[in-house]
Amino acid sequence: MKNYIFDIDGTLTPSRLPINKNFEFFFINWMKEKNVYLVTGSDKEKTIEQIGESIWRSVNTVYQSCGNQVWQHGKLLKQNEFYLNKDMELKLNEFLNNSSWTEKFGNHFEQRVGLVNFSIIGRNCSQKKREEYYSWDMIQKERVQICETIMSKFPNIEAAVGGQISIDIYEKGCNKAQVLDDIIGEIYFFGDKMEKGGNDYPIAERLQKDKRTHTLFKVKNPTETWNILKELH
Ligand code: M1P
Repeated sequence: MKNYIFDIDGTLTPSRLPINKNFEFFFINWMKEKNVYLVTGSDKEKTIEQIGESIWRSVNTVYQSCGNQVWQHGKLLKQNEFYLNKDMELKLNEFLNNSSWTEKFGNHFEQRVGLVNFSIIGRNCSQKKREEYYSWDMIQKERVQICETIMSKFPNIEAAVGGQISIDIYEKGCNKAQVLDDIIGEIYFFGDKMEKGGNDYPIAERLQKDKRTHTLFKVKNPTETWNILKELH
């Protein structure tokens, strides 16, 4: 049995933006009679805002917060809890105050279900500033360094680079790879953050380690995903 797993931001939609309407129409038809799963660092509200309620409800399962909250056809199946402790908060605030990226816009800590999303620039930034931070971080690698530092200081937690401006933090092992526990058969996985340190990496790593039959599609943007799907029946 073939199973298709999709990340959302950067894979089905641009980061934090709605899916292209023509792609949405194509995808709704493409996924008929297929086992389709979504896995994202994002929460339910943002996901529905970006891909629409129709896709969100009709796929087999939606894994929000990197699999720490699981929805099936609009019904909540399970969720994990995760909160930062005082030491972690202090360390992250240190990064916030010492970052050489000086423009801050607020909403630096976003509590999601089973996950905390942390952003130096702040989630209240404009789309323009989001793009600017992303380009700067691609060179500076600030988010990769923050993830590495906090994982070495707090061995029970895991941190990964998510979309453009933030990192996802959760309990060790509670990463996107947990979705594979539920899915039997061949896997086709689409993601844009499959490199080491990215939040799609644990899925790619585990598929390779477990020697499961799989195909990885490391895409650059939703258009690339769309083009691949046109050829995949
Ligand atoms: O907004 C949802 C996304 O939030 C983060 O990405 P970004 O840094 O672009 O806002 C990540 O949690 C990402 O996984 C998630 O999809």
